[in-house]
Amino acid sequence: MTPLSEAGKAAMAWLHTARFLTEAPQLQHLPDSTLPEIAFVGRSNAGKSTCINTLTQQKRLAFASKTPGRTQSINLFALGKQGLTDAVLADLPGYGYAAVPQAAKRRWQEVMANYLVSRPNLRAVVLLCDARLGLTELDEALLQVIRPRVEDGLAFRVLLTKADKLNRQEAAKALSVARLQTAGGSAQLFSASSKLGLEETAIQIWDWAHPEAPAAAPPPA
Ligand SMILES: Nc1nc2c(ncn2[C@@H]2O[C@H](COP(=O)(O)OP(=O)(O)OP(=O)(O)O)[C@@H](O)[C@H]2O)c(=O)[nH]1
Ligand SMILES: [Mg+2]
Repeated sequence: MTPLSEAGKAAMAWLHTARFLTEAPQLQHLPDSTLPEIAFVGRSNAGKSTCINTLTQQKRLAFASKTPGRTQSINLFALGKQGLTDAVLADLPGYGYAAVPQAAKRRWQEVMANYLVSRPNLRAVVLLCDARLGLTELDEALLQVIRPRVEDGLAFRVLLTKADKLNRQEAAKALSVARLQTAGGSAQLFSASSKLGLEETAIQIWDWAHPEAPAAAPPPA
């Protein structure tokens, strides 16, 4: 792994301040907030919780597990020095897990769609997809749900996770297909094990949260 740039170091140090804020089984349990919120969404088992743990350099901040369906509520994590919280990460339960009963699936799809459509402080959506599967129908449906807000300025990026499971050629192909599927939207390879894409993603999250102070010119620590 190449050494981090100064901007990457600052973004990673900021992400490392993450701490558990709250758990919301339903939307009405979410605290009102005006802080920029960045949501991690995607199929069950795509690697959302692992990605949050990797970004924040904390082993067990978000619950990651081999068992799909591990994350069952919206979990919020605060970022920034104590008392100076300046952004929030949201870990969402995954969709598409076959063993979940129909009614629960529908309920969850509704909660998630409502969250994505109506959460006022939502600044950006990170859509995680297993690089070996690419964007599935369910992921495309999610992109449709957020499209009006994206047209209105909501940022989004697709992360193709577990890129360590692909060889170079397969990874390049997965990336170009994902770029086509997101109509030129931003997509990038990510691996929690090899740290591929980690620095870029950290800087991107910093920039979403601090549009007035991009990471290329981080404030003094
Ligand atoms: N090889 C590899 N495995 C990964 C990577 N990221 C996640 N995994 C594995 O994938 C499995 C699922 O990861 P989670 O982070 O729990 O997935 P999730 O998207 O949060 O899943 P739900 O909470 O069920 O929606 C775990 O066994 C992880 O160790 C990665 O970059 N590389
Ligand atoms: Mg999870």
